[in-house]
Amino acid sequence: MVLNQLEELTSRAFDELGKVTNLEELEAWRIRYLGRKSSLIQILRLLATLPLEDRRVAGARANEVKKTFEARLAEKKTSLELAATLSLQRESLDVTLPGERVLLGRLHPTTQILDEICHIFQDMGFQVVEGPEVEWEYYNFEALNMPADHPARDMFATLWIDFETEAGDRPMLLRTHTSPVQIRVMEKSPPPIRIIAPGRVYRYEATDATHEWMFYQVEGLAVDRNITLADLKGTLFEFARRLFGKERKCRFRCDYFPFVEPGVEVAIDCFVCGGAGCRLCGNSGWIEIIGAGMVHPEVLRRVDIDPEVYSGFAFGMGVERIPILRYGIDDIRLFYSNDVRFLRQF
Ligand code: 2U9
Repeated sequence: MVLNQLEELTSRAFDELGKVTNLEELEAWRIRYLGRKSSLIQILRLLATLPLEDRRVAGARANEVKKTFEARLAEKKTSLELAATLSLQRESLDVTLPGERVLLGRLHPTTQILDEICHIFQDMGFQVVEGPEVEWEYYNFEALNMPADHPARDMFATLWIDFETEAGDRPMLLRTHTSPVQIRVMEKSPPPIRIIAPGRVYRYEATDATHEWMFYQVEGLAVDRNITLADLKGTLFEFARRLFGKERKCRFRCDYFPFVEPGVEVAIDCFVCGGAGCRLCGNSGWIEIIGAGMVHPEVLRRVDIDPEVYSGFAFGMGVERIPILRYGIDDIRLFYSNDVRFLRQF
């Protein structure tokens, strides 16, 4: 009878000990199973009333149980204390250690200049428009007065898309300039038009310090009645001075692009040597920053704008060229090779 009670007690005690997770619970367990009012101590007191033979067997077992309880209690106490120390160690904070530097993200230098350029033109009333980077050959060349056999296509080394398009015989390419965006706008909306088109463009070129196969452009277009070369000149002079300083001088010279007539190249006087000649301007005193011109009548005609009624000017510039000049960066490949040592300087 007493032996049965002892077995039951042992199994219950071990069960509960297994569920103990901290020292307070362990103390409660000790009081419950080894305290003065515990069942075990009461059983030990009861032994005196048993016949001698029963007392010997039950007494031996009860003492065994008491020793086991005490041993298990000590074991559990050690393991809980160790766990508590470890968790304290984990949570402890050494305030003498040097702090961890928080790395802040920043805008890519191209994005920063792109924003600056867009803001200047937006101030002058231009709207920002974007378009697809994978284009139809039509929008990239044909609509811009460059039919298939036009020699000016050589100016734009092209990456062609090598798959059967849905339209089958309508070839696609990675746009070589953002001009297709302007064609798309003119197709859809009648003049007056004042837009700029920023974005990535692609060229089939071997890369070196001055060439990348992908770079950013901003192109612009204004179409209205009575737009003249003087409007082009005023707009681009104002832009160049806002970007490079109001003391800048600007120079216009003739140039050729198949989509404009006449075509011009815009240069500013070198902001390093002030025109005397240095490494940055190749000793010429001038730095070319923009290509531009009056929209070719043929380009207007193709989008159903009557060149007898309307005229327009257009311009284009390479975006990376601006920080390259401004900060004296000597390799365009730094822009897209993702070296944070370069990028975090801006
Ligand atoms: C339409 C009509 C005319 C955009 C133009 C340039 C001249 C030009 C280059 C500058 C450096 C490209 O990044 S670059 O290589 N661009 O010189 N772009 S006129 O003329 C247009 C565009 C669209 C409908």
